[in-house]
Amino acid sequence: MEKLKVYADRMSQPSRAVLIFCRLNGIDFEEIKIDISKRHHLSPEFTDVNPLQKVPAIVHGNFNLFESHAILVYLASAFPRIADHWYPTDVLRRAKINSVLDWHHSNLRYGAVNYVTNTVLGPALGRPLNPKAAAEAEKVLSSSLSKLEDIWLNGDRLFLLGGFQPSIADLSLVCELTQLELLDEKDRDRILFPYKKVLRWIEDTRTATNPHFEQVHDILYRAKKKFQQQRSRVAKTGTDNSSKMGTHSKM
Ligand SMILES: N[C@@H](CCC(=O)N[C@@H](CS)C(=O)NCC(=O)O)C(=O)O
Repeated sequence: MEKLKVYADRMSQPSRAVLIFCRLNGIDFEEIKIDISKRHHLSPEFTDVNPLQKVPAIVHGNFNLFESHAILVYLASAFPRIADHWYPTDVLRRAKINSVLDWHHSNLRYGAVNYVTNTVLGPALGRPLNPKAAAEAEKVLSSSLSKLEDIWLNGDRLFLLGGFQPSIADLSLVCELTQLELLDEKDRDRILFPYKKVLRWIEDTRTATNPHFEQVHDILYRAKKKFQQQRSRVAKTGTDNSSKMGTHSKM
C-alpha cells in the first residue's frame, strides 16, 4: 500500500491531533501542508481529497477520508502495533470514547473556536472582532469545561474516562484547548483557572505525548508571540494593525 498522506495545516487543532497521533505511533506518513490562509484548501486538487474543503484529510492507497475523529479511529484500527489505550478494543470503552468525541464538536470545539475567532483571530481572517459573539461563545466554552471537569475527569486518574494512558479523545480535546494560548493571558486565566483538573489534564496529555506535542504546536506558539507583541504595541501606541498580521490560518 502507498504511504499514508496527511493533508494538514498545523494552525488547525484537528490537524495537529492527527499529526501528533501519526508521529507518536511511528506511522510512516507524508505531511502535505494545506495553508488555509493561502486558501490551499479551496484548490481543485484538495477538493478531490475532501469535498468539504477542510483539514485534516488523509489518502491511504485508494482510500480518502476526512473528519479528524473518523481519521483517528481509522488510523488506530488500520495500522498495526498501535497501543490499545488510544482506541481500546474493549467495545464499552470504545463506545465511551466515541461519546466524548461526538460531544466535542458542538460543545468544547464550538465554544473555543468561536471565542478565539471573535477575540483574537478575526481580523487576521478578514473578519471584525465581535464581543457579543465572544460572550456567547465563552458561555458555551465555560459550560463545556465544567462538564469535562465534573463528568469525564471525575476521578483520580490522569486521563478522560478514568484512563491511565491517553486515548484519541484526550489528544483531540487537548489540541482544541491549546488554541487558547493565543488569548490575552488575563482572558485565558479567567476561562481556564476555575478548572484545576482540566489544567492538570492538559499538562498530563502534553507530557504523555511529547516531544511530538510541542514540535507540532511550534507554529501556534510563534503565533502566540506575534499576538502578544501586537497587544503591547496597541497598548503603547493605541494603533491596531492586527488585520495585517497575516496569521497563518483559520483554526
Ligand atoms: N469536524 C472537522 C473540522 C474540520 C475543520 O473545521 N477544519 C478547519 C480548520 S480547524 C478548516 O479546514 N477550515 C477551513 C474553512 O472552514 O474554510 C474535523 O474534526 O476534522
